[in-house]
Amino acid sequence: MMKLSGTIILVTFLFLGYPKDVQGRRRSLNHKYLQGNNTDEAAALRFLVDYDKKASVVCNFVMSSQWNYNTNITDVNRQQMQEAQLEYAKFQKEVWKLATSFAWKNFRDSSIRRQFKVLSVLGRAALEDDKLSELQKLLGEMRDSYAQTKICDYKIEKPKRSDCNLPLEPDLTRIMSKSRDFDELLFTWKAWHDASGQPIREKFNRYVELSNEAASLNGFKDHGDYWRSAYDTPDFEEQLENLWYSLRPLYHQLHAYVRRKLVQEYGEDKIDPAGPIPAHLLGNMWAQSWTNILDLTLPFPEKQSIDVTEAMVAQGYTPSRIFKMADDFFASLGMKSVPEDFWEKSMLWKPEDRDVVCHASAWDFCDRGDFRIKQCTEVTMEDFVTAHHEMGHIQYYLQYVDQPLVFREGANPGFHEAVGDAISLSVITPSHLRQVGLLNKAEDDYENDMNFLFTMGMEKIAFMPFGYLLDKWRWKVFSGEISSERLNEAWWDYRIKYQGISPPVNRTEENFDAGAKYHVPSNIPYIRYFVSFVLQFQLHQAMCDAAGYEGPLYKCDVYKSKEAGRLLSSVLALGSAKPSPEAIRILTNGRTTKMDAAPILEYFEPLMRWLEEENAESPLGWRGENGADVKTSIGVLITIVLPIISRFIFE
Ligand code: KAF
Ligand code: ZN
Repeated sequence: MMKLSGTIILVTFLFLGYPKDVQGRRRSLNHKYLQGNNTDEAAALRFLVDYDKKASVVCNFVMSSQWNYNTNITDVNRQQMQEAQLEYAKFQKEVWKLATSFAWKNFRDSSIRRQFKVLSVLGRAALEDDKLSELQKLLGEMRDSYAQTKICDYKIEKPKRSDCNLPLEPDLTRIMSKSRDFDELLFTWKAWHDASGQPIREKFNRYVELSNEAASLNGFKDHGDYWRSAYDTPDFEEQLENLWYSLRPLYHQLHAYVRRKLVQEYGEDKIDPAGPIPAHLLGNMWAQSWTNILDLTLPFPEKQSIDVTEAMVAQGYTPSRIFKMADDFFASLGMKSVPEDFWEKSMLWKPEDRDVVCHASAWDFCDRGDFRIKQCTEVTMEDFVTAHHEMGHIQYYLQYVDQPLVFREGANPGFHEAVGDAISLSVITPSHLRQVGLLNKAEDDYENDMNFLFTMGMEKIAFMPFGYLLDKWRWKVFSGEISSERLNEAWWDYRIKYQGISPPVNRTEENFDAGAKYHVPSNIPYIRYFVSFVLQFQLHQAMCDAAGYEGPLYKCDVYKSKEAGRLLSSVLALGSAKPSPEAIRILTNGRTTKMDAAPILEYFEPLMRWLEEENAESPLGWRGENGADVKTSIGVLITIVLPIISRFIFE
């Protein structure tokens, strides 16, 4: 509470010394990137310096309240966080009023113009007070509902309340990855989707309305348009579609191969050999990563698997040790190590004594020194990779620490997501895993190579359509093209069309299956991960080139390469001070300014050839892929087959 009143004083203090007409004046909204008529560039610079100081303090205060809540879900912590968030919104509004009083678009200094561009967008704080409170409350309720969802134990026939205590992490994640019992998987999938999605459907609809209203007040078409503006790329959607079309042939091959293996395991009565794959059989609640079913699918099962979970457990790995390895890797590139107090302040495993938000995240407390990770880490290969992902966010924070607060962001959100994953592409190479003692020595032969590339495909290629469709769906919900009455139908149309995944039980508009994925109730955009999965291979290739590596991209490990580290640092240190095409240009040494699927395709080229041969006799694609297929077959039945049959019967 002490701190909160401190914030109020701070907000008032910020505006002393500015012309009176700025305060209290109603500025017209509904235009993007507003500006006013104050042409004094020196005053503008003073404003920015002042803003940076004050905003860092307010931001630190809000982050601390969010951290307290996310690592200890209690009513008191919730209350404090909500108060802090409302204060923050007030602060943003005041800042926005001042920023948009300047005629910043005509300033000479491009960095000043860019900072003002950021500050001229108010975001959801543009809503009237009661609507803003309503939206904040809804967001809180959706997030809490997701975080606290628990389901019953499948094995108990008549469960009592106390038997319904299984959370997503670690219990359900473990069942989805380990169980090969069709009915147990089905039960778990359905119970989670019903319990997490259904209760928030109505709240989600209201959240869509309010977010759209805020977006429109900021001059955007809708909330999706606002989200896409983070990429500063006019043909963003077209670029994404092209990227997806370049990757689709490889996805088709992987899908066909995996479907065949699953048919072998579960039988044709459970899986249509030419249809979409039931969503609960791929080792992951959302079928977004398939690495947990390598036991059923590995190309050469008699040879080496790179699943290092067993080795990690056998060697007594702990969460801290995993994060230390990631830290060492960055240090080996001459990049930065995390500060000492990172280790005390972070939450690296799930505490037993309290409720927490388990979904992993990396935190910047806006004071240039306090950075933390929150992750309910289990000793598995999956979490080993996630730990590197989160440490990538931290490395980004460390690299852009000298930028002003407005630029302490990724070149675009996809960049922030790509750093740790790009490093993982080196860490996870068999030669690196051998070097750190997680993999036994084995011959470097074709079969082992293919097992490795296949594993990577089950992580990276399997993810692509999911990473693409989630926000394609949300964008259409925000734009109204998908109405609130057909949220679930449209969701499954996309899941079938892009992923070739079908609902394992009948779903209706009672359900809300998109809500079963963390980022939906949490209002976190998702296209950043699709972008990241493309960019991380561009980053990997660029670092391998810088390291002087020659050979196939999938075998490259940049460990200890100072040149690779220098290149990566040069891009990360920019934060968002330059538009992302410029960041890509620096990264690729002037070769391109665009997202490019060529490196990921090059990486997987040998896998593509192997899969093409394997699938020579198998069908590719799935019924319903083009949306029309199912409807067409019904149409054919009604217009052609039925008349013939009836003529046959009646004549
Ligand atoms: C990524 C990589 C491998 C597999 C799958 C993914 C996609 C996605 C998923 O579906 O699990 N991954 C994550 O959600 C990892 C969490 C995070 O690091 O991306 C986290 C998500 C988050 C959590 C709370 C608030 C906002 C976002 N993002 C960050 O911690 C983050 C984001 C931007 C800048 C700095 C940190
Ligand atoms: Zn992330």
